[in-house]
Amino acid sequence: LFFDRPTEPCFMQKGDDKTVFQIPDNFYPEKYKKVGNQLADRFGTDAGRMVPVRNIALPDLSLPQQLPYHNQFSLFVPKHRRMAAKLIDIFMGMRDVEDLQSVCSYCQLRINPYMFNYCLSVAMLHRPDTKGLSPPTLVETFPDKFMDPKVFRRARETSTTAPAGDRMPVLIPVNYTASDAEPEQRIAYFREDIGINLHHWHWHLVYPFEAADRAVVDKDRRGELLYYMHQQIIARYNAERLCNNLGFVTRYNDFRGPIAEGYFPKMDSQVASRAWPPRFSGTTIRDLDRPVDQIRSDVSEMETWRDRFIQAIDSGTIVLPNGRTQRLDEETGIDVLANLMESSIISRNRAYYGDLHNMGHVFISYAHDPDHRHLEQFGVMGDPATAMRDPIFYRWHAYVDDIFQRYKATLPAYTRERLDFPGIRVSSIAISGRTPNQFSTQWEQSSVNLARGLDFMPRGAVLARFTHLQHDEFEYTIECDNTTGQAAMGTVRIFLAPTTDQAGNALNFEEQRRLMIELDKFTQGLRPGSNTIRRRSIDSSVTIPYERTFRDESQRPGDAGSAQSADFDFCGCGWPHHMLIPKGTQQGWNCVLFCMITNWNEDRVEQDTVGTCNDAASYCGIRDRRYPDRKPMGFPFDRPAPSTGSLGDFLTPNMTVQNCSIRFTDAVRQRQQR
Ligand code: CUO
Repeated sequence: LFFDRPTEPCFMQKGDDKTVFQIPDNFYPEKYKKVGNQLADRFGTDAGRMVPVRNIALPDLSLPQQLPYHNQFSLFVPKHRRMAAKLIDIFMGMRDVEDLQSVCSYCQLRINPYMFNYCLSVAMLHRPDTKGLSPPTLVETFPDKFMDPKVFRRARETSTTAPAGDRMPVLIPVNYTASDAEPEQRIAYFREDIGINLHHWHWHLVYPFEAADRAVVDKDRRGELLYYMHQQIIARYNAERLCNNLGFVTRYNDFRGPIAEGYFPKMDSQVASRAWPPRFSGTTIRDLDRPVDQIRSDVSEMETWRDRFIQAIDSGTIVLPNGRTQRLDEETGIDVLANLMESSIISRNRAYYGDLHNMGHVFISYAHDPDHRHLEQFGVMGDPATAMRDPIFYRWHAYVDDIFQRYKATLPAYTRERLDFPGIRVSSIAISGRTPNQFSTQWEQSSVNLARGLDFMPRGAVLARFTHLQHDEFEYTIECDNTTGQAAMGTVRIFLAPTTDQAGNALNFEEQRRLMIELDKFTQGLRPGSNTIRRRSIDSSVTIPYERTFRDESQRPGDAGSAQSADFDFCGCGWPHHMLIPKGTQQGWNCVLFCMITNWNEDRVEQDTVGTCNDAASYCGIRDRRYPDRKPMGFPFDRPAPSTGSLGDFLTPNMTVQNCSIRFTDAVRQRQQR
């Protein structure tokens, strides 16, 4: 309920059952003090439920309250991060859920709603006693971060003129941010996809940068997952670009040169009552001096940090705060490096390697007003919920990925012995469907309920209908021989990649491996002799089901509080299933499907993973557990193979490939409510 209607005070009615929190007198902030009790009485008279709030020792909010209530909040701005860390600590430090409820009601009246939502979500994900509770999906609480503000005006009209059951859905137009004159607009359906942006926001929620409780930040292979998840975004983006006749994304590596791509978000912040600022084409980032955000940083600082990364990679060692050096080893080097890059509190030397990744976001997001003379806030690159809308996000992360790839290139190539699984031979992989080995895609329309995000409005559902990509479900059939004479366990790894560049030239191994998109990874028993493995696309280890991305309230299984419901609610991190397969083309876009089976005895991590959000582990890991695969993330494509010319040369007997195509039909399907 504390997430419901973010700017309405919690002594007003919350949720569908009209809950009212009865707060102690000293909880009212100045502005409500005079009228607080009258208001509480007024809302109390027809409340469905009154929840008395415990009077606790009030926390010191002086730091988090430095962010004005009606302001934007950015996880990438160091000062905002520190304020959020303080609030997370307060929430984490409450003795029990009742105290947490008290402190929430106190904070909800005072703290910037975006920051409040983020910190409470992080705390709920990490407190043992709130693990069965569910933060609602961000698109419901802050729909303003995901869509054209015209939708809200129409939603207001609808909700004041029609009773809840009779409201027509509000249509979100397709491709509303630019015209066809802008080539980048061809992939706006990817950049502005609600599910993709929700995934990214959720990923950063699961992996916060800063908190006093180190365990909240210091998770198994966290840095490596930052590298891998974002690498996969770039690979997927590149495939999408090829499908739309655009060349590969070019990395943003010249911090002194103009950024060719402009972006005009056409979104308003409901909390800050401001339009998100645009970036004009040809903008160059400039030195930052914004006292309000306590940011003072020159572009040259980014260059210094970058040079130190290059030096670390080329020398194979990093410098520690005490002046000593530490070798980057094959197993943990990427994790150490990515933690320096990100950079969270577990960076081994923040003073020296700085804050390259986050400050890249910050410099770009303030390029329109670097010294705050126009009193403008950051652009979409400043917020993980909106950053992926902007073409520059991919150029920035392509650059970040390039640094990681430079490191990966220093590692020894995999020998055939390290790749093979003796006795296991994979002879084929095929895709079932109307046409064998052809994926089918089309548009689909789905709805999201805006009611929770519309403050001070009549109650009841208001649906917004939007259009997104979708694919037909399919099944993999893998034929495999086990000649070891005994039962074996394997890890099946399935990837998809383009076969040619934009000009139609065949890709060599080095180009293709960086474009490999993980589709699935699962454990499989292999009996002696021949095995036919069938696996449904819907079970992908990369994605979460549609219903979880959008958290459709009518689709919740089980009773609230049951184990099933808790799992269902909690695990919002995961690539949206509707974006599993690139769009393809109407003629059919050629790609290659790759399948490999490795020895599970070498891959396995001993741990119990029952019921812990373990179905989108590839990009998100498993909550409170180690990453469930000992191989380097992205294996076997995580590093170059210098003497390998093509994917065909790379194959060992436990691998196979299949040429496929993706055929796109330009038609809109209505989502069938199951
Ligand atoms: Cu996810 Cu830059 O790390 O946006």
